[in-house]
Amino acid sequence: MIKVATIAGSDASGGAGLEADLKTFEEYGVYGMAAVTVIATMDPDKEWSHRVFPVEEAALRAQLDTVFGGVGAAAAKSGMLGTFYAVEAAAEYLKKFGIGNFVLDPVMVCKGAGEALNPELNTALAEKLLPLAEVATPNIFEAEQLSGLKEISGVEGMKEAAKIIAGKGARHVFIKGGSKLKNSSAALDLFYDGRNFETLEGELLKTTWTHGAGCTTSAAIAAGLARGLSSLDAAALAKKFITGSLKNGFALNKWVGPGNPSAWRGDRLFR
Ligand code: PXL
Repeated sequence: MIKVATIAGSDASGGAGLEADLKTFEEYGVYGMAAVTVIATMDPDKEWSHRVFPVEEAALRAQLDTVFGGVGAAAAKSGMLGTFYAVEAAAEYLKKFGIGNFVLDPVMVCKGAGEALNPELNTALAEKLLPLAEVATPNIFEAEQLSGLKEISGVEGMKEAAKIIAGKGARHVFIKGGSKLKNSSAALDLFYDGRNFETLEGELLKTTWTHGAGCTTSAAIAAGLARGLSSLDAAALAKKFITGSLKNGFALNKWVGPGNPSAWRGDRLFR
């Protein structure tokens, strides 16, 4: 059995975070494990506003011992880390256990949570984790933060950002333009391997309220790497996977709607 780990936050509502990661791992036919960094909750009495409760450092490190020391993983991804000690511990364990197939999803905000969580934490994340990343998967906002570029509005800006982010240590950079690019009629993502650019185009879906798309995409890339795909092939398959998931997205309540990573399977079972 191929084993894959996520170091990420729990999204109590189930659409994002480690819940999305584990659902994705399941669809890829790999065994999923999770080290929980924070617990994110959403308040139904306050317009679904988010609260984030960090898991204490000793409990996080004990989980990392379980996952990497006790079991071992063919690949790992990180999502919302939330604290300096989680950034530090993630870097330490990935190095100690030689996890080369590491996908860094540089989660900085989640929809509904307002502005960047903590700029200094984002700097620490870039310094400690970009050099360990086989693939970094920023969205446009995160690419702006990581590269220092002011406003990325098209493919040229994405290319410039990808170069800067690769310069900070990521071996491959996958910038998710998604639905955020101006004047684009496709969901356009950019893949950079340090030398060449590939643009990946998909169907543009209306995703204004969707959350969990970034978590699902990075989990899918990690699972693809664990299964032996190249970084580019893993990114291309992840894009196909998230497009199918978002197409089958649904309303959780009046505030958010997750994708549906298992849509294709249910459709087939009950057809
Ligand atoms: O989608 C970003 C994200 C990541 N991780 C957790 C979250 C969210 C957004 O809600 O809750 C735990």
